[in-house]
Amino acid sequence: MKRGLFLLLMAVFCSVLTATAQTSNLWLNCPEKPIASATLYCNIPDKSQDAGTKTVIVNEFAALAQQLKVAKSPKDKNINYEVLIDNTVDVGAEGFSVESNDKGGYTIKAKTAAGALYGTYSLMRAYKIGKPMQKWTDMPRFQVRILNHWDNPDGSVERGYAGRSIWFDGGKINFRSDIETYARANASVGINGTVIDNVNADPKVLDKEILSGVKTIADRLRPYNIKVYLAVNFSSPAALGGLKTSDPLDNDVIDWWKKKVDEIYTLIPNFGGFLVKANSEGLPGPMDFGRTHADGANMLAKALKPHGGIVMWRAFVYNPQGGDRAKQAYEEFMPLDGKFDDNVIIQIKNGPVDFQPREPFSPLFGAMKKTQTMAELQITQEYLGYSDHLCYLATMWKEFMDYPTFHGNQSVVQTTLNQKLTAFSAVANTGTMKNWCGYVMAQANWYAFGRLAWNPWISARQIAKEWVMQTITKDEKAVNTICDIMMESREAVTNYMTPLGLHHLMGWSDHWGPEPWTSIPGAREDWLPRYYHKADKYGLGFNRSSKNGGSNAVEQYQEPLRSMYDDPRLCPKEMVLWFHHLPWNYCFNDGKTLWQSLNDHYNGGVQQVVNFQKTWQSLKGSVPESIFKEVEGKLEVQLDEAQWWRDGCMQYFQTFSNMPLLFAPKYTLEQCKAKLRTKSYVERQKD
Ligand code: BDP
Repeated sequence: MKRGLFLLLMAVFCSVLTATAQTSNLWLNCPEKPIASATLYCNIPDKSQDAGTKTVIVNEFAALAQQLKVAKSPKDKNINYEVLIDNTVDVGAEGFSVESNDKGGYTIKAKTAAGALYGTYSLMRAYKIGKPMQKWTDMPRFQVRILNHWDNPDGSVERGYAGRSIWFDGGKINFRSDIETYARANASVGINGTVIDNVNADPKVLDKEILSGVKTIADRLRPYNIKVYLAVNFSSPAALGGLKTSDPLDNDVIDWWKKKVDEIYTLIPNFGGFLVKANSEGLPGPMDFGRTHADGANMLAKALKPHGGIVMWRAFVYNPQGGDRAKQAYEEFMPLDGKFDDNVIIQIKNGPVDFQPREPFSPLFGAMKKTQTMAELQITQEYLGYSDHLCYLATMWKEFMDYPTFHGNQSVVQTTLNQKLTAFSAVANTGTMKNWCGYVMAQANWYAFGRLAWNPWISARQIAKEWVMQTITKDEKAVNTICDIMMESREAVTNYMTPLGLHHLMGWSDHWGPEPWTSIPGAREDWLPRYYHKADKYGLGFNRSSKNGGSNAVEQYQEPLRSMYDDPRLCPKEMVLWFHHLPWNYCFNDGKTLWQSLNDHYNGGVQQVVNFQKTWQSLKGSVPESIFKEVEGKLEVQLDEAQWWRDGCMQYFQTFSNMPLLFAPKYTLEQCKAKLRTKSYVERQKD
């Protein structure tokens, strides 16, 4: 073979390898190795319980330096990089300081091995995205920064769009060889906890065999400072233990949980605790026995307390008899304020209904003054286009986190910070697919969650920029272009799916495409879109105001939010149909009618995707070819589905408004309905 051709083939081969690695290693690739030569000294003793973390630190330096020597003694004159456990630094339990030294390298100091690990990743990021500063310190703002995996023992993933479970298969723990890649990715952004099983928990996760597998996972994650937690089924004492009841005040039940917790801690000394979904969507809970959420949570908390474990008790509760679903969590939990033990924290979804593209914040934030609370976000795009739509979620999360609650002048996120135990969680989007998330652009959301759990004050754009530079390209123009698309993407999705505060218009069980028309005989009313959009001849939207027979959900917010949401003239337009049922010809302050505005948003969202496509084409050559192609292909799917959403929703609403469409649809209403039945997402994934 001619030398030129050989070199060309090699170059192509290598670029394919790099591009593949770029996605499967998430944002952790560092092909250019920015440090020429490092002699590293780390004072974590080789035989200590933190030896595993030391190995990780050394490996990270090896990934960063073209040449690495590890010094055995601090007296080695060549040392230019130091990672030191030092009790005198004032950086909290997991924080660190990084400072350039006179040897041209850096010295990282921390109180613990965990802090040293995070300092190492911080330095690594600084090198990868530019030149590190001379000196900085940092520490996480939340103590528990945790992913919730909705993985089932049979290997399926509830609302997972990236293949099967990375934890389970066939009723057993699945020991993946590359779980360290997952652990590294998490540690690099500061995530320090993982709930490995679904909130719709199978009692089986507490059986001996699974627990011994969980131990292995916990051992492998420990060097990365990641604790394992389990979601548990409240009826485990009866379902697994064979007891007659699971009543939290029954002595045998109390004893069963205590023994189970002791068994877990014997296996896993650093076990984190439990996550519980109780009396929600058909799951068992303390109310089955006439007890309260507090009775249930405190009983588990008392079993965990001697070991330092915590209970994350979910506030995602509603039932069809309970009136407006958006009000129910508040109504059920507010009377219990102050009744929870100090190792219980109430896990609240960002919005009062579910993880919709746009919701107001849950009014429980700030209102529960004597109870510890934490936010639950959703990284997996259950309601935002699965792993097919480019939808950067950090802008949505920031909107939620920064919203003023008017409880003591605190933003939503601040209300979860001023307490003894602090935590921040999100439902993961990982699966067995080679690139972990089913779409390279979906990895950004995992990254962003970790960064925000570490520091909720970083801007969404800054996070996007960091991620793009580590994952896709460092070309400045391309970075800015990709960030522009990312920053606009969530608004685009909201526009073509559920603009102006509409919500829950999606498919009945798979939550995929538009289905505002659905009617399922015998189905729960509060699972059907019509319950939420209330389209009729008069108009559209859910009246949650205090007037004209509204549900008065507005009363759960502090003034001046209450009055603002209560008045359609003052209510932010992007949320108006969440709080009001408005006539089709209602005229907004901007001079547009409701019908016109709906047209503009739905069609505007589609145009935004068309623009993303055009802009993406301009990046050809400045991003790796495999990523270019992946995004190009996904944007085609996204455009088609955006058109489907627009055409389905608008033509369905038109059957009530009888007003003309202000754009040319691609699909008829009948085609939109038929499209739902053509192929399910799961089937498409198999193609
Ligand atoms: C809904 C999901 C469902 C979850 C539930 C939950 O559709 O699969 O079990 O939330 O969070 O959004 O418990």
